[in-house]
Amino acid sequence: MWERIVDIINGGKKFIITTHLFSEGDAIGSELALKRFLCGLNKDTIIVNNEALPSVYRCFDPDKDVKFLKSKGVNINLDDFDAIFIVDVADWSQLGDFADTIKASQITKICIDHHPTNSGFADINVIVKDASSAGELIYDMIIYMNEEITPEVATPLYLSIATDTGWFKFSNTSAKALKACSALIRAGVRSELIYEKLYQNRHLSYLKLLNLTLGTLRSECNGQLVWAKMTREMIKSSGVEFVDTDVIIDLIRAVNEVEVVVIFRELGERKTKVSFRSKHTVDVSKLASDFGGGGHVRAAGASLDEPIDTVIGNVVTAAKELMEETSTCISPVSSLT
Ligand SMILES: [Mn+2]
Repeated sequence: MWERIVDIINGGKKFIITTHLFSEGDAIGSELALKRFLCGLNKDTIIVNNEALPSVYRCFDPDKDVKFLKSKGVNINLDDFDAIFIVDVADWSQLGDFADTIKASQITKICIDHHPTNSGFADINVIVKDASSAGELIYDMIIYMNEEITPEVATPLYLSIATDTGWFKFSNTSAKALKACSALIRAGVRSELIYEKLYQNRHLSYLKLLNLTLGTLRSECNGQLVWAKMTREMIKSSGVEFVDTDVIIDLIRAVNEVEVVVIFRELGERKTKVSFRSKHTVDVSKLASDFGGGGHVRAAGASLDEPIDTVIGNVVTAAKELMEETSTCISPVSSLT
């Protein structure tokens, strides 16, 4: 699985790394770990994303290695590089404006991803759908290459695995993921510090946005489907710098009868982001792909060029239909032993 990529790494000198829009822990962790690893092999490596790093993740990038495509001084000629690594990306559409530039160039495109909806869009694809995260795959590659996991590489890899497993709560918390994390902690990761930086470091504005969003909560299908919306006005009036929908999703999913959570976030007059989560039975990646998005069975998303209220109407109707179809097979939670 890794042979071709390892050959390219060994034979090349200059590499570029990128990830999806709305980058989060796995995306950023995978990029930083891969960059630091390749630099350790004396490869010239840069990270270029379509957008700036969300503020909550900046502490993981003290050297400001993550460049922003549109910032001054960032002038990329892809032909200067031996290959581009596209990590945690299931589809070209997740790469924003950068996708066209990459597609148009002759550069070797390598995708390392774990989304089941990934159809293998790059030249070389490592897609392992039962991997917990893209970070777990980068870890596998380093182990395959018999190289050492340094503390600088271990911390972003842990960030990847821990955030994509919902801090070891979701069904992708596999023995393999935990084994990797065990090795990462042995390599020097301070799990509690990463947790604190991510989740105990917020401004009061975060509670204001939470309050406003929870105020829009609606439930359907006897409480099995719950949705809420976040408008630009709510985000602005709360004063938050970084919108994290995961915390709200977790709060809603804590309710016993909830099977599906949908969060609508207004990005523009005609731009809406939808996040889907499910607990036991409903395949939300199906729902997301019906609206041009994708993801995993239990966590998926889509971005639509329509006003938020139009999107809510269409998505809630589709979600209700899907839940009615699935309702016959909703079974009680399987036993713990
Ligand atoms: Mn991921």
